[in-house]
Amino acid sequence: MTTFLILAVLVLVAIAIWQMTKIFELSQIKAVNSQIANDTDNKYNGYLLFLFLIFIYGITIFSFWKYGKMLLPEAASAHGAEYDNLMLVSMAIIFFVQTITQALLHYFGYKYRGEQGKKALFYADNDKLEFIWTIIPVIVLAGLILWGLYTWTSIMDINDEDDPIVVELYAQQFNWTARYAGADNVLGDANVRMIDIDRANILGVDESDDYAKDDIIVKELHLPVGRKVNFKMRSQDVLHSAYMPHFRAQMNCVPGMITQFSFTPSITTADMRNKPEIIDKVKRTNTIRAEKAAAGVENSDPWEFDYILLCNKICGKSHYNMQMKIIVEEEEDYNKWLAEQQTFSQSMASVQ
Ligand SMILES: [Cu+2]
Repeated sequence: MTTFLILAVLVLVAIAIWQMTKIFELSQIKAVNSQIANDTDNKYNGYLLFLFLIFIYGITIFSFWKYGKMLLPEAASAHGAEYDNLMLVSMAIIFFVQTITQALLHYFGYKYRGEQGKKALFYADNDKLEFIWTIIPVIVLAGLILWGLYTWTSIMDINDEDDPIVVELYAQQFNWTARYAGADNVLGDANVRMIDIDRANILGVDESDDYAKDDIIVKELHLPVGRKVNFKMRSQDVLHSAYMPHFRAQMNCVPGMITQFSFTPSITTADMRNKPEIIDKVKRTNTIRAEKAAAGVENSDPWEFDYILLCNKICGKSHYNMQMKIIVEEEEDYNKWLAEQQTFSQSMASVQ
């Protein structure tokens, strides 16, 4: 709020100065009051172009230095590295071209500024130049698009090869629930019409479906490292989006249909916590939290890194807090955890 007020004051002061300059100009009746720019004006504007160029480069370098560490850490899924490479190469090309063309734009603006007695040259076209500046972007863009399409197709190819675990992610305002397919690795039928709150059947799982009996419904997602997981997303109410940033995964959850995403986690939570960039991030965050705790701000306990499932569609007032913890662990720990969970038929029997 304070920042906004300061900005508003600065804008108003600038407008006031501009208006006063106008009044001053109008009061100088005898002075030359031409609206046509002269050589001095053009030169002055040419220099300002360079100043603006320095500002653009400056703010870019500053942003990299100041906010570069806010980027996501190394990808924790098998397809993540390829996805990150595509992003990195695209951004590198964009930055390279942008840096050069921006400088050229400002330089030519200065070089060919208006001057008394100088007439602009009429230059219709140059086939060679046009060919060059058409063919280079065509080749580069075609390469990027083909690579992107290939990456997209391989990431979105959801199949049953490599014995994947099947997990349902169920979205509702404003929380997530996960359902494991159980020993048979087949999810039982489910429909929002079969939701029975009195009997705690919150996902509307079909009790008469044999495949549903061994399904396991949980509020914390555990995944074994190195094992492929096929996610099936459902939504109860509005559009949500299952976003797992550390695994470079996102898929919309649409009421009335099942959407899918598949990935193989490649780094356990424990290993990720030991990565230098994560240690550094946790340290930085906890310094801020300690300051807040000292100032008496609530919920400022020290933070420990965890993978997370977030909602990435603004789905209502508590959207910001719609999240679920993800724990990636060794397969034996995962199996142990899964064995401790109640199956759907056990939980139904306990409420009867
Ligand atoms: Cu949501």
